[in-house]
Amino acid sequence: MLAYENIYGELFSEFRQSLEDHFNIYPCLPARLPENKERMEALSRDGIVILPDYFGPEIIEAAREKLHLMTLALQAGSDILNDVPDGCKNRDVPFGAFRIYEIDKYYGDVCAPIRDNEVINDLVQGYMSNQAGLQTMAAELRTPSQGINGYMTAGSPIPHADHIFRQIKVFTLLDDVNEDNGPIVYWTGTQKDREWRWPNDYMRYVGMSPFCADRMFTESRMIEMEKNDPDVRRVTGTGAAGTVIIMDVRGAHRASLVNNGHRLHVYSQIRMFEGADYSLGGRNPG
Ligand SMILES: O=C(O)CCC(=O)C(=O)O
Ligand SMILES: [Fe+2]
Repeated sequence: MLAYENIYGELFSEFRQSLEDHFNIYPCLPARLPENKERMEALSRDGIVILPDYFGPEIIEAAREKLHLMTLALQAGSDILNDVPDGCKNRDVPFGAFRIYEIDKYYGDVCAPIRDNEVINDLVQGYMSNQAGLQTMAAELRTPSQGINGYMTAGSPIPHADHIFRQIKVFTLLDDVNEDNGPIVYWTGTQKDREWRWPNDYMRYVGMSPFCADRMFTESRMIEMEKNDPDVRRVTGTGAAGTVIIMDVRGAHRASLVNNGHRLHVYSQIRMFEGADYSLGGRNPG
């Protein structure tokens, strides 16, 4: 610890204390529902759990039909989205990603059954020490990037952490996802409070932009960790529409580039409102 303080200065002990408090005062709890016992063990250990084919076709097709239209409208710049405030629209044309936040406010009928699922929310609450609060639900369409400028506008295909504190994203796939349409990649075990990521977390803690601080999460470092650390495995979020991916985005993850077709999903972003000061840790790169 002394060596780190010499390098980084006295805020380093404050940083360590706040991460230790985050994990000690608010530990992951067991699931309440018996059917979640093993899923919860996997989520706590790995930082990710996948529920293949979880939602049936009725829920998924209704959501896909509406949300594909909405995200295509955002891509086209159509005025049918005029009811959605500009602050809720993220239209990255060069990169090919189209995201609408607060989607459950506009299309509650198709979003509520996904957002309010008791089994999923039991896992989320346990993992977040019963302190979980929904920050936003979003729909996102990812399409092939159009050029080098596009690659530079979005950091998500480079390994990163969304936050230094536990933060969950629950992805529900609305398209079948394979290697070709840009699956999410996650490295298990990297969500834990380990010394290798302290320099990164510290830089975020003192407010450095993630696009600078997260250079420590390089692909080559992740490959090294896969070789040397038995806890670290690369998990690729492929699966049929209806598959649910619950992940702690404190752990290292990235998108993949879409080669063919597109990937449509919804996700809920969940934080601990009581347990952590989320004003720390810099901006959220998504
Ligand atoms: O949709 C994805 O591939 C993951 C993108 C990402 O990094 C995120 O949503 O936090
Ligand atoms: Fe992310």
